[in-house]
Amino acid sequence: MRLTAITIFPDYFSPLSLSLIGKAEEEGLISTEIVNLRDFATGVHRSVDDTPYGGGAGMVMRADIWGDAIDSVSASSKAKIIDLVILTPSGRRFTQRDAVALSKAEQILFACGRYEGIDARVGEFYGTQDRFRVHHLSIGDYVLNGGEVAALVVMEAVIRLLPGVLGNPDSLAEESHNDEGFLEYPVYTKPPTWRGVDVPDVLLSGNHGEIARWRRENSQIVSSEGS
Ligand code: 6GU
Repeated sequence: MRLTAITIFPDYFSPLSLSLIGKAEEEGLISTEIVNLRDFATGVHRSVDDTPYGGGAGMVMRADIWGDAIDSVSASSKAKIIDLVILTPSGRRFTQRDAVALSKAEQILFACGRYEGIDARVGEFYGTQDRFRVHHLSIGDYVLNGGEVAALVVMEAVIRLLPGVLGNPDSLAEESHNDEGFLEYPVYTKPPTWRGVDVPDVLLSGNHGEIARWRRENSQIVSSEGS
């Protein structure tokens, strides 16, 4: 899978070299590409935004500059389909279901807006292009300064689902927000008593049936769309 981000703050994506994601790239399971939107800005000040039509506060990112950046990624891509993820607080709430769907993508292109957002024609236009599937996503009901952190959230949720990325694939089947919509049960390790607090006896019993029952009973059920 190829993961591309277009941003005016490429440094936000340095965590991609860390931990399991960094290892996934080293092992060739994914490839990442960070594109600086400002490279597509013309004009002396290389500005990427302008005042909103209709007036109002803040600035809007220009469709022409975004279009050039996206076309450039598209021109150098071998993918048949590009999933264009536009990060915006007005998007649909990102869920584990979206992560699973996106984990089948060939290439995901994250468009990270700043200011009051990206000119709406960008999403509209690429929505009409056969090579693109456009998703407007938000990661929750709060406002961030830009889409970069949200893109990292979506990237991590997707990448860890790819075959070979997790050391132990059983964790995927067992974890929170699996198909049945369970939250994980509480977990314990050594020491068996810590500051006077004991690990539940059943977990030390060796009775696998009882342990499975205890874990089911102590898992909180949530809808896979969140609560
Ligand atoms: Cl995707 N972008 C911004 N700017 N704020 C957000 C968000 C995205 N998701 C939640 N808040």
